[in-house]
Formats: sequence, structure tokens, C-alpha cells
Amino acid sequence: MTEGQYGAPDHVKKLGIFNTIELEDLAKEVIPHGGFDYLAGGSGDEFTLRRNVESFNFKGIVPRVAANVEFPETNTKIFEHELKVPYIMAPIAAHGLAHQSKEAGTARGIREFGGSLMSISAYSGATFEEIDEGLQDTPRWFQIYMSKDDQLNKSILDEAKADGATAIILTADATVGGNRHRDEKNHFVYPFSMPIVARYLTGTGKDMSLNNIYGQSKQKITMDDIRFIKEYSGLPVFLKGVQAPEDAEAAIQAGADGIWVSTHGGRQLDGAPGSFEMLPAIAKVVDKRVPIVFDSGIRRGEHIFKALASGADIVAIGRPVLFGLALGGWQGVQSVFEYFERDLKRVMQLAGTQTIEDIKNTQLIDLR
Ligand code: PYR
Repeated sequence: MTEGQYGAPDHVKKLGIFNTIELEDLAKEVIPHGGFDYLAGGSGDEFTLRRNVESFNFKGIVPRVAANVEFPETNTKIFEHELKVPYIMAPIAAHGLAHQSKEAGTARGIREFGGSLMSISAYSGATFEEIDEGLQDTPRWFQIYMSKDDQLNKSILDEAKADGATAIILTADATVGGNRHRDEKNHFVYPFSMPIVARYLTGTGKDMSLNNIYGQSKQKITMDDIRFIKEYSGLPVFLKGVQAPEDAEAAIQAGADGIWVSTHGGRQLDGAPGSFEMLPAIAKVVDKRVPIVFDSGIRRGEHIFKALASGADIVAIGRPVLFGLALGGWQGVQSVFEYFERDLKRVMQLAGTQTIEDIKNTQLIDLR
């Protein structure tokens, strides 16, 4: 299939967003069926996909009143980056499935919003140069799917560093594809190439299935890979896909500069708990030695609040941004980022929290 035959949307327009759940329904109308299923779907019964969102309902925010709060402040910091909001773009492959502008459209939306950060996926359909046109001076992190060949890993890291990445995210939970029924049924293959990882694939990525690509990537990932990436790149390294507190500890011992709690959006091991359910235990073990980024299931301001109150320093948003991209190109992405800012500020005001630090000091109550 050619990109043209695939027929990704190309609208560019601001979106009036009421909630991001509705956004998914709207995006389904404009993204070609196979691409929509790939982006929206999870693995197996999609238990973990659903649980990621539902598990936020097991914890409650007790509203505090007469708390002397006005115009809540959402600014925060991670490493050297002063951010306007405590959320960033999660690494997601193949934005071109959602919109013709690919990752460059997402990048521009984040830049126009300002004060956030983009995680660039190794499985990007756009080149670093194309993404850079959208991002310009916006900070970026690079998420690596490693080759089995360390020389090629070095060249990918060189390129990411030359592009201005200030941290590397090592995704460790995807050494083989999850059981993605929707993709199997649709015989899903990517309709365009993946220039960053093409150097280690037998093809370019185009017309290849995810399993074919994962199979050619490094599967035997160990904590030593954290050391390798850190020593070679000289950049801070996150281990992404952490669900077990023991793995967080082992990663820190191996030199990880950050822990990225994630279920990969419910796309890998189905039957895993919701990402949010494991966050408090991981935060306890990490004990503020390194920052925690959290993803999987963020759809509302309340979810951002609850993640921060449970030990996350930053949250990463995935599917809602891609659905915004599909519906409105870079302006749609900007609209999604703006929506989360509005929503988080409302939640902060109603919860009686002025700052991100206040959120972090908030005790949630168990609703089970
Ligand atoms: C995914 O499809 O989940 C990837 O990370 C490529």
C-alpha cells in the first residue's frame, strides 16, 4: 500500500474539546480503519487497556475548601527543562497513520502550545529533520528501540544527540509484539517507512508488520543496556515500561536517571494491572532518587492530578494527542495540550491546590 492509498487525514483546524474520550470516537471517523485500530487498540482482551483508565477511579481526591487558591500554577521542572505544564508527549510510533503531517505536525502543535516537550519514537515515520521543522527550539527526548547490533545503536544515538535530544528513553517492555488481535485481523502493515530504524531492518518499515520489526530489534534487553546507552551518549537514560518496583530498583542500580512507569498503553502484556495501580509502590522504592514519568491511561485533568499525587513527577500523554492530530493536524495537537491545561487547572482549583508541589503533597483516598 502506498501512503496515498492509505489516505491519512490532512485537516488543520482548532478543536473544541470537551473530553478526550469523545475525541477517540471522532477520530475513528477520519482515520483509515487499519490505522485507527492500530493506534486505539490494545492486546488480548484489552483488559489492561481499559484498566489503565478505569484504575484512576479506585482513588479519590478529597476536595479542600477555603484553601486560598486562585489561578493554579502548573509549571514544573525536569532535569534542565522548565515546563509550563507537568505533561509531555509520550513516544508513539507512526504518527503518519493519524495525519499526513506525521510527527512534524505533532511537533509543531507542541511548539505552538509552548512549555512542554516531545518524545520522539525510533519508529517515527518522519526524519529528524522533518520533525525539527515543527519542533524548532522545543526540547525533545529520544525513545530507542535497540538494534541487535551495537554499532548501529551507536549511530542512532549519535543522530539523536546531534538532533538535540536531552535524554534517551529505553523502551524495555516491547521485545516482542503484544497479542494485537485487531492488527492481525486487519493484516496491518505500516504504509510508510521508518527512516530512523530502517538502518537495521531488512526493509524500510513500509509494508512491514510490527512483529516483523520487533523481531529485528534487540529482544534480549538487560539492565546493562542502560549502562551502555548512558556511557555512550552521555545523556540521562529512562527505563520505560517499568511495572515492578524491583525493576525500578535494579534500573537505578544500573544507573538509570529516571523511571518511566508504563503499560505501553495496554498494548503489550494483557492482564497486567493498570499502570496507575503500580505507581505508588514504585514511587515508594524510587523514593525521589530519580524522577518518575508516568504514562498509560491519561484522559483527564483528574488523571494527571492523581498520578502526580501518587509519585509521578511528569505524565506523558499518548493517544489523545494522536486523535487531536488526526482531527486537526498541528492545531488539533495544540488544542489537546490546551485542553489538558484547562482541565488540570480546574481540578487544582477544586482540590484546593495552588502548585504542582501541593498536588504531590496531596493524599488520595482509597475508594475500593
Ligand atoms: C507500538 O505499536 O506499541 C509500538 O511501540 C511500536
